[in-house]
Amino acid sequence: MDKLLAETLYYEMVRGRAFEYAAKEHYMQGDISGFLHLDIGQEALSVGAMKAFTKGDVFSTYREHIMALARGISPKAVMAELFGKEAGVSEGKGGSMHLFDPSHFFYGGDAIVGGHLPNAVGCAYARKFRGEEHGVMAVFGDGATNGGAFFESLNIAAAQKLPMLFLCENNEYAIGTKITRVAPFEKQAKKAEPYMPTVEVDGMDVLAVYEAVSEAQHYIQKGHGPIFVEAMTCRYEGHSMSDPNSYRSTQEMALCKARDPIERMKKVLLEQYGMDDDTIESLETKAQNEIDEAVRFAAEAAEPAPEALTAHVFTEGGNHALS
Ligand SMILES: Cc1ncc(C[n+]2csc(CCOP(=O)(O)OP(=O)(O)O)c2C)c(N)n1
Ligand SMILES: [Mg+2]
Repeated sequence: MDKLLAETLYYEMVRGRAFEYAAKEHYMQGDISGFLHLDIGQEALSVGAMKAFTKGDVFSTYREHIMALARGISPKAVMAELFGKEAGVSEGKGGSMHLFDPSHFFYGGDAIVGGHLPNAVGCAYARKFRGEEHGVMAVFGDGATNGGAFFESLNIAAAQKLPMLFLCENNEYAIGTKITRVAPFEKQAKKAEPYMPTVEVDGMDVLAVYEAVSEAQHYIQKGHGPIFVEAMTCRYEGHSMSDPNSYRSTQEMALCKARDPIERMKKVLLEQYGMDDDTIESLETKAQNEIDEAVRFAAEAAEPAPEALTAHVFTEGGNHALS
């Protein structure tokens, strides 16, 4: 991997984490309402996957701020969305769980666990039907693999040989429920094995995620049908802002943080790419400045007009997401 890309992956992870801490702070101050699910600890997965899946459509879960940023949506538009402002990426009406931007081929954020999977399959069907090269990536949690929509999606994607990349972010928890209490095994790829090839990757290693998703993208674009990638990861915060994370021991959290994806990549930059501490520090300062600016922008931005409340409720004209 060239140095510029390695540096970009680091920058995106640092910027993503800074975004999440700023969102947390402003949620606690009452500037952000509704639900807020933080992605701190899982940055390698969000950044590595988005940077690798360059051409194609992305459907994600509700823990998607960093994915949206790494996809190229501006921090200002994402922060303004969290603040419920008109300049937000979903015009302030979606909030944290519904960051939607067809111009970046990024279709949310979905509050229904696994609810986006059939939508992603429909999109993959449309791409194939039109003879287009784009593949579709759907990102979902370990908990989502216990739902019916997941199995239906695997089935139809495999039966129709659709260009679908199923990316499971296995952080071993669905809110406070350990995956092994509600599934018969730790690795959820087993559920996909009868349908398609499966790959496991260390979700705390951004380079490994990048490589695995790049290869999976090539695979689906060659018309082989779907593929399943499972990335083992770990979230540092509670499930959402209302979860104090009391079901995980101090020891479990320490083991989790010992795998920190940002520290790991920093070491790679220093030891393998010959980068010095000053350069790394200047990247970190630049990332923080970008987020501070996004917060200022969101705080000062206008509220949506009252008439906006009824817009986008029914289809107007022929606009749709696929383009
Ligand atoms: C269909 C449905 N069932 C239940 C919920 C409540 N719920 C919200 S998040 C969540 C846990 C999902 O866990 P996972 O898929 O592992 O994602 P993670 O939060 O770990 O990223 C549940 C059960 C929901 N939103 N939708
Ligand atoms: Mg989970």
